[in-house]
Amino acid sequence: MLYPIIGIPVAGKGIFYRYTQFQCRRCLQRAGASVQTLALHASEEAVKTALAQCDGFLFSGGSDIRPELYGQDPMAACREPDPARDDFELLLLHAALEAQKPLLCIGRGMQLLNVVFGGTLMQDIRLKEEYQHLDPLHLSTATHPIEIDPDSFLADLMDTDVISVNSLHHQAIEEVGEGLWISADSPEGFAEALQTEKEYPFCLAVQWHPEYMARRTPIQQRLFQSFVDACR
Ligand SMILES: [Mn+2]
Repeated sequence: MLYPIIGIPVAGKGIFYRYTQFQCRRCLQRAGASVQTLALHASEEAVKTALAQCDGFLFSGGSDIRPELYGQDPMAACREPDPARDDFELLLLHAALEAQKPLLCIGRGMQLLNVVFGGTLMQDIRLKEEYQHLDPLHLSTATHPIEIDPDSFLADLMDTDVISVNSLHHQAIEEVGEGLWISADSPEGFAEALQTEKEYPFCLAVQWHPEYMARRTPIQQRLFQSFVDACR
């Protein structure tokens, strides 16, 4: 397959989230993929169509997931949700996992994967952090180090176990969903990457935003390249 088709659910509200998706599209296209933007229709039919059309899915950054979806009441620091996106992405991610489609989950996408596996989120990490994890002034450069489990899929891919990454989140994984494990963490112990326990064609979830770093830091483009190769 020359140009695998990667589906990305549309960002919805917020110019910043649309810009994030624009960067993701560029990285995927550079890796040789064709990108299909998916409208937010939370219906079985829309999900079936997306599965038939796309070879893999990228779940990108965006607004906070509604806490009710992981069994919590919203706290004051939790930001305005996008229910249309939550509902469509949850349906799609469930179905994509069942169909064993390759998945790349970034930022909110990693948190969504954790919620689908029954995990929970910290609604705001700002009192628990040592490094700044919400650092929009350094989009394309690193903000904090992470340590990668040497036995992980991510370590194989990056060929190293210590890298520094950018950071644009104010939430983090609290309880890890059953069937997932933390394959990289920050110095405070926040999950920075997740992978599935079971063999899966390609499922990589990262809390940082490789789409902003990939041009200057080629190692970050590997995440997109290997994802696209897995979709081929
Ligand atoms: Mn971080």
